Amino acid sequence: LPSSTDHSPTPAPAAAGRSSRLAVVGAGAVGTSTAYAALLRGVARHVALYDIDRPKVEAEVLDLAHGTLYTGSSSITGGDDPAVMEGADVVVITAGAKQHPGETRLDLAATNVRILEQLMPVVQEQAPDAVYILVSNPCDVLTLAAQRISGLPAGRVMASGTTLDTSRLRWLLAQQAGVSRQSVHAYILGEHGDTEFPVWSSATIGPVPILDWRREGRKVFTEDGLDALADQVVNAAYTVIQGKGATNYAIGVSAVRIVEAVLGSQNAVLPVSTVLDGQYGISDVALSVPSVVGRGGVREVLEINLSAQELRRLQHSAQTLKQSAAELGF
Ligand code: 6V0
Repeated sequence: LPSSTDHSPTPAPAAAGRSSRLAVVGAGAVGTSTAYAALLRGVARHVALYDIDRPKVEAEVLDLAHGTLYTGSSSITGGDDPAVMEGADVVVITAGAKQHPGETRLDLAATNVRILEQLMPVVQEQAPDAVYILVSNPCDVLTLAAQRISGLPAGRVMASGTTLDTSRLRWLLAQQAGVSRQSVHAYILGEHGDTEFPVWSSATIGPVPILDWRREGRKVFTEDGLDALADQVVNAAYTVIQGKGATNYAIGVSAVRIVEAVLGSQNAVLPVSTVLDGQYGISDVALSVPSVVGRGGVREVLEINLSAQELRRLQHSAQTLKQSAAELGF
């Protein structure tokens, strides 16, 4: 089973190497929240924000910089010149079109793949040694595309994947169980999208199997109740987008959690998405499974025990993503 600290933030700022550099591509709702979270948590010595929209990115950088007296020692720069990303150790990509009410993540694929085809060579020229974290949607399809376009090793190109969905799930479970979120061990795996699914077969609270968890002597969870919670997670983004037009804070800290694992050489187990090569019987598609994330990116993809139904759901996710990627020529 994964260790109890998988998703916990590190107690001290991880601003690992004195010279650690994070570049965030896209200064929209998600990119600025990522940069803001990175400054607050001090994960990198230097944060750079890049966007093609010059007035927007310059204004966002100024606004972020104006608060750095109070955020810690990280500095922020940025602009519409790709050179702002020079020497980045980690590049988080948030550029592109986003979901409007009623649209699925897969609806965005064609537009965002086209952006990536232009973007990847430009970013690679500035940051040839970087680890890439794709956040733009559909992030799994874009991860396959980015890996194929760049020719980088699979472990150097990942999507935030179900790192966010797993946080949403643990928040809901923790509330019902009456324990801290860090004491809940449960994952959402597969596509970051409509076919994602919870892994209940190995879910625990502390060491207690989830269905056995009791509060004041009474069992808290039933199989149906858990499935209803998982549905809330799958639909969470739609709910937030309906109300405020974007999701940004939770994805910002989720992306930064991954950056922290990379720059802090943490070898943390996180459900990020990389192109698989035979694991779970799946190849040539990127989706989220628990993976060891450290300095060079994904060091290892873990093959955990899944129930027969969970394995079928993972393979269904893979099929859906493969079809979407094939339609885009990947
Ligand atoms: P937004 O607020 O419209 O910002 C997008 C930004 O990208 C804009 O500022 C554009 O100018 C910029 N941009 C477009 N093309 C380029 C380019 N070639 N180079 C640099 N910048 C460019 O969108 P928002 O920030 O809300 O969302 C960004 C992406 O993140 C969308 O695809 C969302 O669907 C996706 N999300 C992914 C999540 C995840 O969990 N993976 C969660 C939330 C949103």
